[in-house]
Amino acid sequence: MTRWTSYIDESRKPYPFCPGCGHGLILDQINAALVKLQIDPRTIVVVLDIGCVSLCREFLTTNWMLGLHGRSVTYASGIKLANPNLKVFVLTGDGGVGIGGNHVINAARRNMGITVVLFNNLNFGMTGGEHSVTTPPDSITSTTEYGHLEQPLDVCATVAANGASYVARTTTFDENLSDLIAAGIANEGFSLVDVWEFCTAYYVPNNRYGRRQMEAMLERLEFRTGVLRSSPRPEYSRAYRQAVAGEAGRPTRPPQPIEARYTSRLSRRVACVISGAAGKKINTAAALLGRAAVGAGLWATQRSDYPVTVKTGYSISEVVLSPERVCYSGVTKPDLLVVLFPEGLARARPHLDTLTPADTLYLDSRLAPVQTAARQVLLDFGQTGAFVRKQEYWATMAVAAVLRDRHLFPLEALEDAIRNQSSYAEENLAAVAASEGLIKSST
Ligand SMILES: Cc1ncc(C[n+]2csc(CCOP(=O)(O)OP(=O)(O)O)c2C)c(N)n1
Ligand code: SF4
Ligand SMILES: [Mg+2]
Repeated sequence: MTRWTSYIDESRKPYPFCPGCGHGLILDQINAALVKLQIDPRTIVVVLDIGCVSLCREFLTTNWMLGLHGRSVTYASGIKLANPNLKVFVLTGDGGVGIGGNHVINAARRNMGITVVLFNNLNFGMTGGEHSVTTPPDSITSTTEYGHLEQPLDVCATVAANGASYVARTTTFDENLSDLIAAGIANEGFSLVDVWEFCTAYYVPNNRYGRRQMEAMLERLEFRTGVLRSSPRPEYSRAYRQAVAGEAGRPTRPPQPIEARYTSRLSRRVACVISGAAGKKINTAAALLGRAAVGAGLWATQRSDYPVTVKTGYSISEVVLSPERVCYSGVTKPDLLVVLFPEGLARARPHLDTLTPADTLYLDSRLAPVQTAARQVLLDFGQTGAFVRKQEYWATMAVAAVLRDRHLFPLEALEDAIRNQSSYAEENLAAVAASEGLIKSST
């Protein structure tokens, strides 16, 4: 069996870091941890964050990648989700953890199976010693010349409180550093090891900082060292596969294509806009129109808009139907405009002005008269029996009326779409039947 003696290409040494910089020491301890664990380097992916820490990549004999500053944890999460069998690492500076702090917290919440090693030199090394989220109070940095006023982020406490299953903090002086890292790697879920170290180019000279000051600072901040949390729980990428996805990571519920059982004689793109009131199932009716069109062999797109308040105000949906693939789903001018309810009329005003005699306006008769150049079809919901009061079915009834009027495709395609999709299939089918006498007049 192969024995892995190093995960670092020793022939490339010496490291390019400034003399006394902690980065090389930490990298050596990560290497020692991997040698202890004997992980096949082909199964390891190291994601490096931007900063001097990223220079570690030149020495790795494992897979690695470098992306945008602060985003290393997102790349690592994606890699782990794609292949849970990989051992995924993040090597990041304190700058990267500050810039991408939300990613770190969310990966901890999910217990994503990655090991984050934080090269914590308390400042941005690469760009000239600016303060970071971990810079302690009173520190002099190139951006805090008169002393730093902020409380440093307790990265360990933050991830521990938010679900990380292994958290440790230590310094480059710790003889057990590689063991702490190895335990983090051995943990299946989210691990973070915060390693305090020196940036000898900036933080150390600016703050007359040495081992004694580092240890005193940890004490002053009440930042405990050692293993702070070790509480294994299900790792996300595997739990996800068990709960909702197959081995390939894709959802196990197969896509359900709409069978084209009908045909349409439509020879060009037709833009339909249904403008109505929120809570009146405008969006649902538009989706049924689109699905019915696909059931008749057409292409369809839908875009909807409604206020953030969802149940008040307007609701408008644009549906583009076409015998060809729809490359642009926007509607600058409708060919068919359905306007229901006063809110829908107010929202449709800009569209009304664009209509030409070749277009058709289907108007809730209670809203008439409306000035338009288009052909106008009045819809009288007052004669629809039980549906007079059931306004949430009016949009579906209007769609049925449009199909009856324009013969874009058979009405049966709409009925099929309702049967296949709608949770209120029976009521919607009854609404379609009741829409027969809906068209009051056409001019
Ligand atoms: C989005 C973004 N912001 C800023 C920078 C500039 N930048 C490059 S390295 C760096 C600081 C890195 O500091 P840290 O993460 O602590 O790593 P160190 O250099 O200390 O190892 C910054 C701010 C960048 N590359 N991208
Ligand atoms: S600038 Fe600081 S972090 Fe960068 S190599 Fe030099 S000592 Fe290390
Ligand atoms: Mg740093």
